[in-house]
Amino acid sequence: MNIMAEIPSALPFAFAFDPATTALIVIDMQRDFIEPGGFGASLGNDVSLLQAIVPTTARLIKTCRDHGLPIIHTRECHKPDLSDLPPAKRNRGNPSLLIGDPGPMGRILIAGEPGADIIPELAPLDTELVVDKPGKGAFYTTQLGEHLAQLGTKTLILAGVTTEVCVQTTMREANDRGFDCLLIEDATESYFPAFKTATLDMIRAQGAIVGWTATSAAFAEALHD
Ligand code: TIU
Repeated sequence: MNIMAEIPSALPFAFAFDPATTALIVIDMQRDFIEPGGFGASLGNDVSLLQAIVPTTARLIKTCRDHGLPIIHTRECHKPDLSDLPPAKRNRGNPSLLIGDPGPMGRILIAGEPGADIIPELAPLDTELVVDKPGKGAFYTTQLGEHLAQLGTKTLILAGVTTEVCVQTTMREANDRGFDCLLIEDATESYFPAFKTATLDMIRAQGAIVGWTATSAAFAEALHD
């Protein structure tokens, strides 16, 4: 079966996809990035910017669940012994609160700590894969590629935070691996609005050099939601 859906308003041009081989990947919607007291706030960022996309992302997840699309959630986090945290990553950011240090939501960006959890509004279902990743990209040192191969996924719908860091890195990794990628504009956000705008522009430049962008409403419409 090869039933194509289309988003005429996608940029830089119409985006066609087969829902049967399409999956949603929601990047790093974790308390550490979205709630006060976490990693994002420790870096000096205003987390309320990211909170604004939670309702849209929840609707996007519901749309995909309703249409039976596989959903994958990622979490940026490290092992408690920090064996997967290179010094080059640890020694960045806020020198007084580094990854692995104790913070208000437990140790910063450490697996199993409250801050590393996905926010309750977007909690994964038991049937949905959660990928813990030590890097910015979701493919690096994870089983994501193998999982998508088993599913037969050809198209990835991307959402999450932050647009120019983990979302863009994952989208570039996926693009190089042969996936057609669509980033949902109103279900991704940056601490820096200008960086979000620039990322959307660079993704769709040069004839979709990295992929496409579209609104969540246009995506839902393509699925006849
Ligand atoms: N700091 C920042 O913008 N992002 C990250 O550190 N990780 C993710 O994007 N998930």
